Amino acid sequence: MRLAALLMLMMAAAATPAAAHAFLERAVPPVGSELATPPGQIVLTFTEGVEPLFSTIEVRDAHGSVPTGKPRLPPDNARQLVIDLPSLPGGEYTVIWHATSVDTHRTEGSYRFTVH
Ligand SMILES: [Cu+2]
Repeated sequence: MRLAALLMLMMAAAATPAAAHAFLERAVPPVGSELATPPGQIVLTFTEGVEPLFSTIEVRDAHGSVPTGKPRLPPDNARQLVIDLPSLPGGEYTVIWHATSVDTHRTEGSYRFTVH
């Protein structure tokens, strides 16, 4: 009886939406930022741990995709995705991210920054 109650509690917890989705908590460069110096990396911090193999970060300029490295986790933070950038000329950039959290739920979003 007690086990059944525990199982039901666990199932209810698993079914709760948004309990463990990876939402964007912080971005570097920041959302909407205007930068005097081109950034060398994009660092996205999520609300949950993420799987870099099943996550993408695309950076677009006015012409299309900018070639970047693959997303990776820094050694000290399982909630961050990092990509290396080539040297970016002045212009407006869009960051499009798709994240898969450690519970396999997928989230996505995009934001812009400008390099002067
Ligand atoms: Cu989730």
